[in-house]
Amino acid sequence: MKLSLVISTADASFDALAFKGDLEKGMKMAKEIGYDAVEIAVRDPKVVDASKMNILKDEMRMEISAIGTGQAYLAEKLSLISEDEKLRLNAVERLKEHVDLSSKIGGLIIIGLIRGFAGERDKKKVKEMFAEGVREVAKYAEKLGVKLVIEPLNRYESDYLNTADETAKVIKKIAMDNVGLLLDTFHMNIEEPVMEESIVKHGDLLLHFHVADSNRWAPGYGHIDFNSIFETLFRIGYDGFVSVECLPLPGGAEISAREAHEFLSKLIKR
Ligand code: LER
Ligand code: MN
Repeated sequence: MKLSLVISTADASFDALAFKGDLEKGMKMAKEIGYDAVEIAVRDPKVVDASKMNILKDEMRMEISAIGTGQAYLAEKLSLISEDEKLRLNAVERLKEHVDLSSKIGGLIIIGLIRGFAGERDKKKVKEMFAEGVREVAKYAEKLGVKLVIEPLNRYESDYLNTADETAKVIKKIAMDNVGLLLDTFHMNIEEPVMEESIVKHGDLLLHFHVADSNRWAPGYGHIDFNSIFETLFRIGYDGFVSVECLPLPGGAEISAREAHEFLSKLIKR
């Protein structure tokens, strides 16, 4: 298991990001703290200079664990299940651009907030629409050797795919080898009856893992039992990244990233 920190480009509107701003600065800080990788939240892949990122990666010996796409929803309303066809098609096109970026610098593509909201619509139709959009992106990604991960989100952030069970069903319906599951302790703490059981049940699909405590502070500052979570991850043989996606609490971005690293390093070294 390796540790990663979520950082973002300057225009991010999502709060659970350690370093909003300069990717280079965020990467340097993550490296200095001891992280193996960064996960980058990118609204528009066109603003990321891939060759510069590759130079930085090589210089710092850092990896890109994943590319977050939710900013495109938060800032531009691009959504895979939007009723507005233009927004839906643009979400697919934008995700293909994220895939292009990943093919150059690495990283799993996260389908989190960019799915949007289902509202009162027929759930079956929404599922078809979502599966169709993801499959189109996944087919494009397959040719470039890129993988996608779908993340269940708590009910306050989306009304579609809140639990690991629902998400696993959709992943199976999509039936593409390059589409897997991302579980996030913050969302699981709200939606899963027993987090450890969900991790075991869907371990075969699990490609990426987000951590924050119950209050979305750095792990160790809430009431999630991370000892038990990590025991479970070890038990299922999880060998992907554990990526810190917490609020800049306590103490601001740098302190929370340090605290998280110190806390998690002990757990993964056991
Ligand atoms: C949003 O709460 C979240 O957890 C992100 O990973 C979604 O893209
Ligand atoms: Mn997350």
